[in-house]
Amino acid sequence: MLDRVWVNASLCTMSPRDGRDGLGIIEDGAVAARDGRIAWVGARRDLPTSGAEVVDLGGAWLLPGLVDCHTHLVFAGDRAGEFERRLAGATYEEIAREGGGILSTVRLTREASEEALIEGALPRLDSLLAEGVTTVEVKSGYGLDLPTEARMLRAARALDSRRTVSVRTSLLAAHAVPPEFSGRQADYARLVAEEIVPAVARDGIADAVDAFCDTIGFTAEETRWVFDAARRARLPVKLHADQLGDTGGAELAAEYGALSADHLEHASKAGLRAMAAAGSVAVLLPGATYFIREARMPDVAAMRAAGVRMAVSTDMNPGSSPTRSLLLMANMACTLYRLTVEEALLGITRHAAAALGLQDRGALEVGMRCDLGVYRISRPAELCYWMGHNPCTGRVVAGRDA
Ligand code: DI6
Ligand code: FE
Repeated sequence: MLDRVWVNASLCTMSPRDGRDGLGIIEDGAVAARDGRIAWVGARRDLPTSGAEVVDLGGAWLLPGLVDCHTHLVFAGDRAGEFERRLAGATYEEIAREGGGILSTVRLTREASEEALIEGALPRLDSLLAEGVTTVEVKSGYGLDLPTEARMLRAARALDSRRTVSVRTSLLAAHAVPPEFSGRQADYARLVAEEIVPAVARDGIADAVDAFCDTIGFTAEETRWVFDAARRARLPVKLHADQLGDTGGAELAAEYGALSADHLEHASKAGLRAMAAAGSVAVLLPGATYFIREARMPDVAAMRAAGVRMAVSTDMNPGSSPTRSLLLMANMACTLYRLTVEEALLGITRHAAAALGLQDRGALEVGMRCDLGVYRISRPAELCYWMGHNPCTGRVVAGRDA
């Protein structure tokens, strides 16, 4: 028995089977759901007859629900003032070294209640959902002490009771050095490893552990302490790696079998090959490249040559990527990084799901969650082509209209 079927649509299954290309296009297709999962997908003429409710999509395109796999969606305040300073000549790195940047968001986030964090995040989340996002990852990292990191993660987890969306959370306590540890970075990294990671794991409020391993972040050695703690707590790891300089982040992520390494503007070819061998996904964040005017782009040619899966995400955060649009990131991944449309769309669906360790979504395949996005477009390339236009007209989560 099928519960519901969607017909009169072209499908981007993102499932390259039966000689289809990477987008797995089925023209005049149909999708059917049972108990929140996809029970049937194929050409409409082959659809078995059933008593299911039929939804006519009027010729729209249907994709798996989009996955935004790297966001800092929960935070207090904004950093528009720093943006003005940067326009007057200051750099992102300079502002960070003066105690602004991430730490200015930390000051405001520490003062915010859980409810205030939720209320602040909801409009940003709504912008993502309006484009067809059905799964979103949210990081902590603006608390830098156990109570605030935990409050951020609980606020992120609570978003799925306010909206119809799957939320995955990552503990990013190793994001910056808090003011009370100024000059004692290693001591703070030890606190993260010895106290914050175990406590958050005990509370079961994080799905993964992330760290910022970079020239203005933590060293490779400090990152190891945090990753070893994650391993002891049986939590998978992810890494902000090689964004501002090559500190061996890609290699380190691969060594720990990370779900993903993210940014990677300065990653070495050897690091990318190690990631491919480890199955770690490269998460590309063109909004950050653009917003901080980073001249160097990730080495996409080396990623292709190595066979690393590429995802694309917003990195939505107040400092380096204040965007609310995943589709705009798909556009920028194509224009700035020269991804193909197929790569960009895989990057916000199947490969983004892989970056979160989720095998049950990101494609239209039997057995996967029935999370769908409906788009009023005439060809898939339009999803990457428009800048600042939202062609999404419907969203389905676990088989129900959302
Ligand atoms: N890399 C980023 O892009 C964000 N964090 C990080 O480690 C930036 C966060 C911020 O500037 O608030
Ligand atoms: Fe980030």
